[in-house]
Amino acid sequence: LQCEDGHWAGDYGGPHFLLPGFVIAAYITGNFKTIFPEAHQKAIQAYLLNHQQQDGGWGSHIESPSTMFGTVLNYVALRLAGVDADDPACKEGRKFMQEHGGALYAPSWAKFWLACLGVYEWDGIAPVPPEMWMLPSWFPLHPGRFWCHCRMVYLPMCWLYARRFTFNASQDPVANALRSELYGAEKYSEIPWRKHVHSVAEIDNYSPIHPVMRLLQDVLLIYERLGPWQWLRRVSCGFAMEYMHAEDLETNYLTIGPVSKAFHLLVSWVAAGGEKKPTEASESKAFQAHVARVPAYLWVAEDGMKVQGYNGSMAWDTSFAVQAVVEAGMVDAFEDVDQQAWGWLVKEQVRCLPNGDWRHFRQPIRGGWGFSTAEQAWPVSDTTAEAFKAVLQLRKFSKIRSTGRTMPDEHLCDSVQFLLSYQNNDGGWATYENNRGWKWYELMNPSEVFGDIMIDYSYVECSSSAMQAMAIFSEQFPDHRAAEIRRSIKRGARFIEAMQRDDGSWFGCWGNCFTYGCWFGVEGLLVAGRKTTCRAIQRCVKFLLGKQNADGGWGEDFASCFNREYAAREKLYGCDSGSSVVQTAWALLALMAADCKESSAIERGVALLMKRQLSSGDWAQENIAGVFNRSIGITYTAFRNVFPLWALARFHTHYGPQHGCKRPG
Ligand code: LAN
Repeated sequence: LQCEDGHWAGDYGGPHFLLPGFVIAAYITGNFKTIFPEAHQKAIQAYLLNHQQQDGGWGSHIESPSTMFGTVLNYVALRLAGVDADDPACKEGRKFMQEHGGALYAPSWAKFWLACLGVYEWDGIAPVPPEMWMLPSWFPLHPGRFWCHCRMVYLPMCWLYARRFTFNASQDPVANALRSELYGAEKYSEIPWRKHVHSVAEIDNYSPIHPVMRLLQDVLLIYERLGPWQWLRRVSCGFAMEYMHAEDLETNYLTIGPVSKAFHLLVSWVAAGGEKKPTEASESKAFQAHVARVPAYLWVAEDGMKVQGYNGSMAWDTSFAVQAVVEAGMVDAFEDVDQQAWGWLVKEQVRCLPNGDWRHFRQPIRGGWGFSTAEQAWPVSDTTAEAFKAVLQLRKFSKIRSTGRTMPDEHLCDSVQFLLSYQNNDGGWATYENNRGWKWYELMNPSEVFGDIMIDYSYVECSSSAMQAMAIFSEQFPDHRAAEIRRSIKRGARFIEAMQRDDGSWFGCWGNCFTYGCWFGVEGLLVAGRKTTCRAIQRCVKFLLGKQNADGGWGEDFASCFNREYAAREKLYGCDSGSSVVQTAWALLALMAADCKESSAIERGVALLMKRQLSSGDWAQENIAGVFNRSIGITYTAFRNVFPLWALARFHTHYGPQHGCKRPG
């Protein structure tokens, strides 16, 4: 499965609110057919139709029950992609929407796209004032303090909102038809838009807008109706534009993620004068640069063509794959594979923005690794740490290190600097930046569908990875910043201990779910020097053993992430249980790291992994393994190969027959 250039690629789909953004933006600019040629259109239709559910709706992600968020956006995408309103799929979709009040009850992010398309009126949109950027930087609620994904999505939104940009829907047959299809019996021209600013269907209301935020939105609505102060609006829109341009250049027109990408595509066209001169705007340099990077987000799989959650998960998958091979003791046996992976990882270390770009709230990023590629230029604490671990482990093999690219020691020291500087005051590590705000910012969460998006929190996963990487580095370079590293790991361990729940588990924020969190919690404490016999680790062992299924595996439902309570996955597809290989592997990795003495539990887990392996060597794709913002599932297709392999490797080296365990299976 390794690609020619040394990385592993996989389908990084799952969320259902990304493809519609791309379709709508491309459609508005009149470039739909060039951006998505006919074969793409067919594959997009296939994807949309494949994921429509029996109730006629679409979920917010592929394993979610239908929501208005998913349904309204995907319905629109299906229509713009060329499916007729009379098609049974569309009829079913309309039925679902109508049962939930029509598009007036879609959440705010869906309404925003509808407003751009001219099939919802701006009067019914909660304000996104660009003036927020003009607040003094010391001000607690300055958007520069928000989690970067939140900030970078509301950035293009505020610019489009201030312009009240809208497509001329009445002149376009499909958009014009949508004006009635989306609202059932209600006549578009008679809809009281202002009354629906806060309307949202119950099924979508995961994190209801807090009364404080509602009040703020109502005050801002009055400001908008009175007419904003023009000078200030001009200056703030100018800043937003400059900021977006900087982001385009820093990320090679990928932008930080798929939502901002679709908005930037549209903004670059509008800013080039697209409303008056569509052809010239479509030929503009910025728009063309954006079009050129659309394919970076696309993926074709057995379910059709989708927009991925990112421009791929290459660095993440490659880092884990390497570590699994290393732990299996198979670097020599797979020398060429490892050489290729080494070359790719070395090439993908971020070398740019060494001093940050503080005008646009960017910290220094030199020495980091991103989740996907270096050119995307948004490295993360834990993607850096896992890639760093892989590189440190491979460089011990002179045969690997001496071929292909070389990695000077200074570049490794840059990674240490990166990791040390990303530690927060609470001892933990957040994702892309240091924590810049407070938990109470969640009162201002303007999205009804996502939880915990306002600031970059410290996470067990990120912290554990960062600590592990620095510990391995110190073994190889005992003289470089050793005392700082030691102190940092110590503080990290305290953070991890503080995050442990009463039942002994850790809540995983980026993987599904407690099994994932537990693996990181245990490994983090161990590199900090805690004994496997310590109370924290033993409590976690007890928790995991208590969740083992009768067939020897572990299996968690996505509800764990959504409700923050452990939820066992139901029996599926004629299996004996809801066990999944990825979650079984995580639990086993944690238990074996903790030197669990219940060897029969481990043997039964290992037997399940072996039993489920297919004759091709692959494992079948099972339930969704990733999550973000508490509510959205995201697919990691590489995990089903990497983690079972890794767990088997650990079993073989630490528990295998030579250690007195029975060979399972
Ligand atoms: C990711 C993907 C990787 C993930 C890990 C590295 C696994 C995690 O440990 C840290 C956070 C990070 C980097 C992460 C953050 C949120 C992302 C970028 C995503 C889940 C991929 C898609 C998601 C992004 C927010 C999707 C766009 C949607 C919006 C609501 C803006």
